[in-house]
Amino acid sequence: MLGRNRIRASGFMLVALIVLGVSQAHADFALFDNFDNYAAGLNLNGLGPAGNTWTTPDAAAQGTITIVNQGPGDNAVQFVNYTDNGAHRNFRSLAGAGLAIPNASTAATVFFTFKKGAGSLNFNTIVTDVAAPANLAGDSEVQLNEDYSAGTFFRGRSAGSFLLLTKVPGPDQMARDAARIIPVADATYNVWFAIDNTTDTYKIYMQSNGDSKIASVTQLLKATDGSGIFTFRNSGTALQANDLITFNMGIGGGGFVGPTFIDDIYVDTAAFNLANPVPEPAVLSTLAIGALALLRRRR
Ligand SMILES: [Ca+2]
Ligand SMILES: [Ca+2]
Ligand SMILES: [Ca+2]
Ligand SMILES: [Ca+2]
Repeated sequence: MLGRNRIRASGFMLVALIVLGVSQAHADFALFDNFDNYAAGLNLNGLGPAGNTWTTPDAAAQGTITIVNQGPGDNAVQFVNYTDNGAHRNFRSLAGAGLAIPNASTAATVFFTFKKGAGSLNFNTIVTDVAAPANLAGDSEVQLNEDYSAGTFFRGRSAGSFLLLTKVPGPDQMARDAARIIPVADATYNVWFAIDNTTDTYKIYMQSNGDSKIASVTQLLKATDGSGIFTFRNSGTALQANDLITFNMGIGGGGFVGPTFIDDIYVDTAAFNLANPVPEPAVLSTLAIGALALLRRRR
């Protein structure tokens, strides 16, 4: 039978291991933005470090893309319902943060979290070679889309096409279609773009504690053929000699129903990195509370 001190020590060790695990997960990712330093309620336009702020170029959108609080010390950026049918975009320089992905890079990773409310929507999250992208379309390279016109499915951009995403490989079209990823309302999606800029290709990985289809980190594939290599948007005919220098996000036009939340943008400029730089606090606190409860019960 374990003594009280032994149990208490093992409980503290569990907490210590949890904390250690968190710090290790951060090892190779550099934070681009987690929005936590901006006050809730502010317009995102103009926020950010001096000389490298977020830009909302569409006049109608300014004042509507805002910072919201999502938990203790945790703010995110929110895109809400729009009735003006205009573009609502916002971008910020990766290069200005020292996080450009050079054309010679064979392995880099961009991570972010995505969450939508109820209803359908039309949203894009993009890594691009354009310093001040004029759109969420042709100025994009790496691109995740969630489009109401396709039935609220996630889609990945591959050269000339948006392709529905599935988790099932292999020749069975019906099985692939049945396993398409449909964003669950209010579930947080962790998204990884694993980018090879020398071949202008990338892979898409996702994980969500709120979507049983992808409870663990899962590579998402093209529902059309089950393959998993996506091509930069502008590389349909020729490789692009392009550093990826900007993170761009938003709604290109009509049909958007929000809200949608983006948070925790991280970049690993030197590796394919499928660690989660921001393990969900709910999971951590549940574990920590469990350990503390054990201590209390044994006293
Ligand atoms: Ca945050
Ligand atoms: Ca968050
Ligand atoms: Ca390239
Ligand atoms: Ca381009």
